Amino acid sequence: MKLILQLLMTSLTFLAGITIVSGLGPGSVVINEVELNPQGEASEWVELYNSGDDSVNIGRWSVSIVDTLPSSGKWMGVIPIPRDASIQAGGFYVVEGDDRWVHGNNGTVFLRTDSWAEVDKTPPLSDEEGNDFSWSRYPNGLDTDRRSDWVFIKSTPGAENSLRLVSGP
Ligand SMILES: [Ca+2]
Ligand SMILES: [Ca+2]
Ligand SMILES: [Ca+2]
Repeated sequence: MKLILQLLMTSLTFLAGITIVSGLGPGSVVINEVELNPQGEASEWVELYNSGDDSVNIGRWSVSIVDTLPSSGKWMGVIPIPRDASIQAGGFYVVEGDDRWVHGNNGTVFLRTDSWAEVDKTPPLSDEEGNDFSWSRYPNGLDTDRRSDWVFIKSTPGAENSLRLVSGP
């Protein structure tokens, strides 16, 4: 009986440890920018941003784009993130969809851990412009879980979301 209790306590401590570790990490990584309808034949892409003070290991996480097609109902494209990927504090990470994907100009984007736990989710987005404008959190990284976190501005893959249209001083 004593052994069983000890084992139980050990597993509880272990589980608590896991919860604390995963609680620290994912909260600081957000879906920061979404290009659902790029110029020409380019692939769709999603930018992640780490707003925290520590590097976050995002190995084996995934980004999913979910759309609804008039003909066949729910469509989902999943972008797996490589096992050794991480994002530095204040850093960006851009993942690209498959250029053979065929779906509409709409999508809701999900960021999930390797155990399919949801880290972040966008509102339903629609991009009718086949150009370099994309849905972006503005100011960069703003996450209040409201639609107003998102604006449709000139895309900045791998860089801070900005209203500045022309680069340079
Ligand atoms: Ca676009
Ligand atoms: Ca959020
Ligand atoms: Ca950006």
